[in-house]
Amino acid sequence: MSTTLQNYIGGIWLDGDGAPLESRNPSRPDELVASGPQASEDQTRDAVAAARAASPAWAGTPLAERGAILLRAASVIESRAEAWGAELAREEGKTLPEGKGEVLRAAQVFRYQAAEAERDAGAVFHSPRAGEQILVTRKPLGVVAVVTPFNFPIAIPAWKIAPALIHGNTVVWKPASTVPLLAMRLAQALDEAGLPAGVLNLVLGSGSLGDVLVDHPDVDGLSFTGSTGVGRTLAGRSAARGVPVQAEMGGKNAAIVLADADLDLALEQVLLGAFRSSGQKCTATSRLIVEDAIADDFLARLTARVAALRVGDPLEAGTDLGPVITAQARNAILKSVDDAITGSARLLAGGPEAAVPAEGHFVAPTVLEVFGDSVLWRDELFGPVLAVRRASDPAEAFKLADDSEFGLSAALFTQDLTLALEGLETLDVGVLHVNSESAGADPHVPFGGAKKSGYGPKEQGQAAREFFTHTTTVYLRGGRARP
Ligand code: UN1
Repeated sequence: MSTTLQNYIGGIWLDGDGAPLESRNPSRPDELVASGPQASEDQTRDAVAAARAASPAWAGTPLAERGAILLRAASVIESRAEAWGAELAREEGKTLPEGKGEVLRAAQVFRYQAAEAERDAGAVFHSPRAGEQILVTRKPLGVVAVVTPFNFPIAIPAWKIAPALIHGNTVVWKPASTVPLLAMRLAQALDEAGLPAGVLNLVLGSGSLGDVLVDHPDVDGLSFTGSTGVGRTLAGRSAARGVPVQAEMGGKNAAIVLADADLDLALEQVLLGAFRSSGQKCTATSRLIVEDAIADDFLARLTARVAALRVGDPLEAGTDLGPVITAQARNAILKSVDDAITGSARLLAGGPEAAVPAEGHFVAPTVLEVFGDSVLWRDELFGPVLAVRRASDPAEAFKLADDSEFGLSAALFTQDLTLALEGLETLDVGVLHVNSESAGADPHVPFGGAKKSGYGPKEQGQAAREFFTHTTTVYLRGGRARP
């Protein structure tokens, strides 16, 4: 069954005027999930015009009314969790429980942001002058471009679009071209919830549509999640126009297993962090640092567990890992692993020769021990590949963990409070998990990276409003001369 793709512009579902767009099941590339012509560049400009036209009325709508629409959208999303979760697994390739979990997470994000109406609207400061108060109020940016990746096709869009809307912005959204169906589903939920025409616009298609948005003079902000290369380019272009940018980019996240850790717990969590969603998360564990004293034991147990993971159709019960998103992604991951093996890396589990279903873009979960700096240690592969190094003591382990241009997340396994606190002080990351996997993001707390993992204000929770609003500092006095 294949769904017909349409764009959502000015409150109307429209066929695209552009080139054909196909969404295929990465487990069975012959199977079409959805298809239709993509939006043209002119339609993308129409979407910006629709967002601009809708902006004053939406910004002027009380926050509580905007919140009510978001709450209705959350209910629609929740009510479709089974069906959309299955579509997500079919379109993106993560397992069915993960797909359904992601849809429910999108609903949670909408609920959290909807409640913004019940939170503070700004701040009040003392004035050094009698009879005066100093207020800090917030206004929307205006029209915001939202550009999202394939790997969380509904949750990441939710955590950009929900705060954008609640704070009074209108949105033009360009999702990754590999996951247009789930994008349509989220836009449908907002349409059904009664979002006024033009407040959210969805344009489906390739990266050139994102270029149109980023360079458009009527776009007042850009929220991007995706690859480091694209993120830096788009951020640079937005900055050149003086437009605020929020860019969530790469990660090369380390799990650090210290000698005193509960190794059973660490093992479970490292497996989840490295291999859930086939490692296609910017928060995935892609580096493992093990303290020498327990390294042989831990790695033996880890490799046995990795060899037992089931790779297959994400819609089948019992599957641990689905495919990666495209043949191109699969080939790039396998090439990096191959090159590493040809070099000095030691293959511990998986690898290019390991058995996986023949059809589909499957990569076996892979663990390699690397020695010194290498591509596997440095670059984000965005697949189920874990690079391991040993450390002689906790201090060396922390040093190795920080040996990266990225600083999104880390997972530290120890039962020693002093070492946990040293990790907290030392590790330069935006998200630190002590005794849990490196991935995950709750809707009510800030999410984002340190160093080169992110650019601009953090996402989610109340941090989101730092990006989606700008402040006005108001010196407020009565109009009558004081005696
Ligand atoms: C998670 O860890 O559950 O693109 C969320 C990504 C991140 C989101 C991770 N921006 O993978």
